[in-house]
Amino acid sequence: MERIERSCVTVEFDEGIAWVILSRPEKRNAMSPTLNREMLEVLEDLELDERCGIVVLTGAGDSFSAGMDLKEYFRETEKLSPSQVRRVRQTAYAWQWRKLMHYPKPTIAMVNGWCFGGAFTPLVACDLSFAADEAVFGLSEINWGIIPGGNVTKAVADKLRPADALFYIMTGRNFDGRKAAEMGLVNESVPRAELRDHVRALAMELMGKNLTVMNGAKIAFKQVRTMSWDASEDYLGSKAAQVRAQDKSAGRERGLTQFLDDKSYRPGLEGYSKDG
Ligand code: ACO
Ligand code: V55
Repeated sequence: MERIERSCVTVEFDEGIAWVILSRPEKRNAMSPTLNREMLEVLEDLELDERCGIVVLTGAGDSFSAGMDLKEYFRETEKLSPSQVRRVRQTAYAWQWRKLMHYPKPTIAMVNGWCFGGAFTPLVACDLSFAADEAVFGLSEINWGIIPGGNVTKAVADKLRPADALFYIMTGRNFDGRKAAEMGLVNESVPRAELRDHVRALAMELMGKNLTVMNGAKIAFKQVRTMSWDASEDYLGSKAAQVRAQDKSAGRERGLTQFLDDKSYRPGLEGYSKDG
């Protein structure tokens, strides 16, 4: 299997899937300034890498990520200048949500284990997410005396019902993968032993679709959430025309021809044939 090895991040290429693995297992994949720089570079590189059709973000060992590195990201940045601290923070946010939220390829978070604090931001920024039943989540900020910053609060406000978000922000209590799925923080939770195969099968299913159209569809969804109905109607009209122009494989025309003329498939029940 082809790989990219950085000091804190590993990428494994697997038939169109790029498994992006936060790799500091001895620190439970806590996000240090170095990890954040590497993640930003890796995501920028994968945008243009033809071996990558879809990104799965996960963690090495028994952890997804233990959140921000309390030593390297908080304590050791105390001695930096304000502009240096700003740089460290902005690099974290650059990959954790700016880059991931509107990533031009499908993104799936696979929460294999511990998921704390700052790790909620990339989790929520991914398009889809799957957890191990055994995974342990927590907004632990209150337990060590800070508010959930770094857009963690915004991420949970976007994904959870207010009652659930406030309960976990205020108590810092843990919850497992099943509970995360029940609350809609992740799409689904499955036994840890089945997680990788489950996510791989879903990734393969997505890769059978028209990825140009899928990219337009997911970005449109994320954008319209904060628009008025009027702005959204206008934007979606333009977005649809843009996607149609970008789709060199002319999926729309194939779909129409195969249903209306060839009567070879039914779009309500399956996808059109890419070579038909
Ligand atoms: N920052 C820095 N170091 C960390 C972090 C972290 N977030 N999480 C774990 N580590 C380090 C530990 O200090 C320890 O280092 P050492 O071996 O050099 O002593 C090593 O990782 C292993 O940690 P343990 O606590 O021994 O591992 P264990 O498996 O028993 O527990 C757990 C795992 C529950 C994740 C625990 O490490 C933990 O509570 N981590 C902190 C979780 C957290 O609250 N994160 C911050 C959220 S808030 C935010 O992100 C802004
Ligand atoms: C957190 C995360 C941050 C930050 C401050 O609560 C707090 C977590 C991702 O960066 O800058």
